Amino acid sequence: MITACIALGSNLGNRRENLRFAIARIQSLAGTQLTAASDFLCTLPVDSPLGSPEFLNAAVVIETSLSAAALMNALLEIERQLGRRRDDAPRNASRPIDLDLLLFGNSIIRTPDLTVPHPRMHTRLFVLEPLAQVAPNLWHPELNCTIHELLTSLQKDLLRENSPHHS
Ligand code: PH2
Ligand code: MG
Ligand code: MG
Repeated sequence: MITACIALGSNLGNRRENLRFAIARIQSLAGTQLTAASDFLCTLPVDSPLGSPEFLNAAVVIETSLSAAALMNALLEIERQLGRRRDDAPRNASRPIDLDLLLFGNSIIRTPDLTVPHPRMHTRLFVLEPLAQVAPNLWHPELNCTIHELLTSLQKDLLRENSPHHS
């Protein structure tokens, strides 16, 4: 069994129901157990088209015997079931659900279809805050530190950026 982490985000439709549905589907995947689910946190849109609605974000931890590719395909299928359309949507368009595979054990995966660890996870509070609730001591195999450490250093960076002495 591998320990994997998934980030969830929704800013269209019934956001709470969308997250609940996605978590229930993840929990029922073959060879997979849900071990922890974070609170649902309301967050401001980041790098999204102007006027995008606020998000509900969450993170879950699972134990799975699926491969990373099979898990990713299953997540894409759950996104489709919730009505996610990708074909003509602009980048970071509002969506009923986004399921991002953040970590898959200590695997480092770079294929055309999948990059794990998720390349932007350490730059996003909306990912690290819920993830740190459920997996503070989990290891990031590329950055070689824990999720808790990633969150603390991102919070420091953001404070520095917003300080009056920042040039
Ligand atoms: N997802 C994005 C882009 N921006 N902002 C918030 N607050 N939450 C998200 O889940 C999110 C975002 C791309 O997937
Ligand atoms: Mg995403
Ligand atoms: Mg995604």
